[in-house]
Amino acid sequence: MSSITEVKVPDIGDFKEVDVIEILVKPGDTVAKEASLITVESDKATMEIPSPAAGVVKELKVKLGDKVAEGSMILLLEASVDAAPAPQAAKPAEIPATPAPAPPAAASAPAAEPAAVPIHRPAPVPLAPVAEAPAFMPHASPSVRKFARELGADLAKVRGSGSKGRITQEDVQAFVKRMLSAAPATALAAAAPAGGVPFNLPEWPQVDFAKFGPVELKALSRIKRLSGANLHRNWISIPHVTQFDEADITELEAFRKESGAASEKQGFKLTLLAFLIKACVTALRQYPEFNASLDRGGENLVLKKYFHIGVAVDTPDGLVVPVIRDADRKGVYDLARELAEVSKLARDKKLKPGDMQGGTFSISSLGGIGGTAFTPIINAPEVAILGVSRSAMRPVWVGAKGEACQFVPRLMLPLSLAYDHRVIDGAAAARFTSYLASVLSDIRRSLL
Ligand code: CAO
Repeated sequence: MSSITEVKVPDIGDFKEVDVIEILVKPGDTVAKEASLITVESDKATMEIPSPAAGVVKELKVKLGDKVAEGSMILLLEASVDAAPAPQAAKPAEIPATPAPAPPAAASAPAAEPAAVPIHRPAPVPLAPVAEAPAFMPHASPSVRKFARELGADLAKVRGSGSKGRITQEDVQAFVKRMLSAAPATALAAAAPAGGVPFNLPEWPQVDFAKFGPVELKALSRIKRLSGANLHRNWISIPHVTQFDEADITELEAFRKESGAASEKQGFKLTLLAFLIKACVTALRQYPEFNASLDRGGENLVLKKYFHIGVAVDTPDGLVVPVIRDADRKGVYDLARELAEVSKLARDKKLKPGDMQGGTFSISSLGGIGGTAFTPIINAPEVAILGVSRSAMRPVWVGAKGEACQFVPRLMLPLSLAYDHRVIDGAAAARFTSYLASVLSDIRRSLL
């Protein structure tokens, strides 16, 4: 016996719409449960949508280039009753009753608490039907679309020279060349505040590097291209200042080592980063303007009452920043376990766009690699990010006035806090890092 199942786009985080960039099945194909059906892409990540059940594809309801949202129908699947999808209560989703417009980035609302709603609801989902495709869909073959995607070119901006305006591969190449030669100036001009002082910079140097020696061209990874644009925007539009400090983590490190055996039995490491998240939450509670964003007009601060901490993870394809939600409600063991899980997901390219959204403050730790300090770039619309470098045993001059002073060996952790100077004053930043250092020196403070 068989039944027809409507397979719909599951929870895709806060994204209202994503593009269908690949269709991996066709009518008549037999698919296994969890087999990938289509690939969708947002401006931050790509994601494969898996089949909720085993069965045979009866009819496709999407085509390449379509925009889909949570609840959009992907295809009809003839699943045997045994294989029909069980209600996915185990995997909570955030499904709004109606698709709300994306909130302004600076005032992004907290991720809704997981609701006990199955992802593939049988009831019709009130989202844009497939027919509501964008009015203008650039005319190009799938291979040209793929080529444009790989280069990060927006086909909507490419003029087609083929018949009936069809975009060819050469059109995409010419477009990318034009963009590259204009890139720095264009990006800066785009970032200039409306009505503000326009940037007036000399043209980017055009150098034929091959004239000076052998060269090789290596394309940037997708993640680097996407995150590069955001990093560039943040770097030139946020007035960054970095406050350096250090924390004495001698006792904390001893405590971490003592407590690590329990987590290792469960298959994860109790890392310093878990304690850092805990200590940052304590400091963010004490100094709420660090757990905030400027509103769109730049005149108000949106103080967030939740603590979602972004953690920079280095992957072979580039940097990604998954978010540990509600870090204030989690213990260090839970945080360590979750860190291990998200780092693995990041390195396996399995993070969903929603996993990287809603952060209120970020931590970038290069402590496992080395270095004494660095100046991290703020992850807009957040207003601060903590960089952590490698701890080292150093002689510290200890002793109160009137007592015999001496150098004692202490394990010191370098901290680099980059902050948005429009929101945070230097004095506040110095107080924040001093307080954070005091919490790390005596982690019991995080209980207070
Ligand atoms: N000082 C000294 N040693 C440290 C340390 C620190 N601050 N932080 C971590 N270490 C040690 C760990 O104890 C571990 O040692 P053992 O293997 O002996 O236990 C080792 O370094 C490796 O740690 P790790 O990297 O596996 O774990 P982590 O929790 O420190 O970091 C993660 C996890 C995901 C943050 C990390 O793997 C990573 O990707 N870091 C890079 C982030 C990045 O690129 N930031 C730059 C952003 S700006 O471009």
